Amino acid sequence: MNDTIAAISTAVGVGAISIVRISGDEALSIVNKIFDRDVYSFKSNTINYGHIIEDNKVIDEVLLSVFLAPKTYTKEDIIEINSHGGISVTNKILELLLTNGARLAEPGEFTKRAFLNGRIDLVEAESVMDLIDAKTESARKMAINGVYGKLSEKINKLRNKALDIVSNIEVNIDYPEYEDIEVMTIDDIKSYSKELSNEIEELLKTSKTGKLIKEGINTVILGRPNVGKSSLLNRLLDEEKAIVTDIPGTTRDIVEGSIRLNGVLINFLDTAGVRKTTNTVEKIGVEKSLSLLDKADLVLLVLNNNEELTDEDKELLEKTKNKKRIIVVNKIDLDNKLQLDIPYIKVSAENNDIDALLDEIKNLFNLEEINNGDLTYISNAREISLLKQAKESLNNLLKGLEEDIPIDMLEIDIRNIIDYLGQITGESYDNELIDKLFSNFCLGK
Ligand SMILES: Nc1nc2c(ncn2[C@@H]2O[C@H](COP(=O)(O)OP(=O)(O)O)[C@@H](O)[C@H]2O)c(=O)[nH]1
Ligand SMILES: [Mg+2]
Repeated sequence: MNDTIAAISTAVGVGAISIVRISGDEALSIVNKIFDRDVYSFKSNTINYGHIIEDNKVIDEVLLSVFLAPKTYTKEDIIEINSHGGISVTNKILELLLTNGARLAEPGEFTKRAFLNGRIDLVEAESVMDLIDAKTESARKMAINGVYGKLSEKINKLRNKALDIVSNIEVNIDYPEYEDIEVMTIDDIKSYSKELSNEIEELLKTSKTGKLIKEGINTVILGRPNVGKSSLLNRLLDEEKAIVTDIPGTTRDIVEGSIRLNGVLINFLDTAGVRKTTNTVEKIGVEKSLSLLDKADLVLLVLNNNEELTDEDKELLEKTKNKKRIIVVNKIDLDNKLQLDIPYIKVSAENNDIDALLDEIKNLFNLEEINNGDLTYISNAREISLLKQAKESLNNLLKGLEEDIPIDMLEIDIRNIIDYLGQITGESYDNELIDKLFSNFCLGK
């Protein structure tokens, strides 16, 4: 794996500066072949002016950032070539690195090396990706906590606790005859395990908010035609994004837009009004609207204050009853004809009177809390699933202890707990998983 890798690390396109990065044992010797100064004379952590050359011709005037192993991102020698931005210059420099002995890096391979070389753990690596993907301030804060190891610290604490239990169980198994040896009694192990279980539960609780912060809230605006869905979307986005007319069936495709609410991205999807229709195009739209329901984190079911409840309204109320939803009664500027005996929010898209709706979204998802939390949350599906598995093994252990099953028969559960927690940070891992995980990274990271 110690070949030398290179990739363009900045976004491909026209910009002031582009960065081509190279990492590995040969980084210096390769760059030395295409640079007009002696790369070996540069100290670590310095920026050095010069030219990239090919056949004595200047390709570009550049700055080389030189980082010498082991105190680098990958723990290998790294050189970053800061060239003039632009597709042609950047590609040319990359090409020169490749023809002089570097291999094109796979997506995320620099970070993968940082992990394999023991500079960061898996949680930190995944947080690097989250940081790059972060679209909101809170997503950024959560990710940087992960990058700096605050989340890993929490997980390692849990794992150490589990290791503690194991070592005590082992002493119990190995030296049952030494009664005076200082070990945990079964009761101690029980209460210690219970404590660990609670701590895992606490961390799992943060995953809900963590996922909200990371992925945002997918919100589908649903209702029959002409109740004002598109008008509502436009008010929410403060932009005339969707076409609004008084002709029912105007919206046929999904119109999408997002806002930030307390640092959480709310992604609104305006849909075709749901009604029975013979128009082929509209029909597809209606089907699309309903299919969005499955993936929605929140449904805004829009009703018209100025009309009595119709059968179609009732059908939609029924269809969405198990979803997280807000019933939005629109057109409150007009006469009230709607009777409803379940809680709802009143708005007028026409008059830009929608604050009650925004407040309700904040309430429903506890968004106020997000600003106050420390944001060391678990949000990654892989990590959450392993944490849940650890919890399950812990439950098995606790159950076994309650049923007075001999402790040596429960060792497998406790081993599993340690293994699952270890997989989260990459203390133990399998290669296939690592390859898959890093392949989701950006090229050059
Ligand atoms: N009076 C009043 N009219 C509204 C309001 N919201 C939307 N409308 C009107 O209702 C009609 C249908 O609106 P539209 O947003 O296209 O509804 P959609 O079919 O549900 O997307 C348009 O003529 C809008 O101007 C409102 O709050 N008050
Ligand atoms: Mg519409």
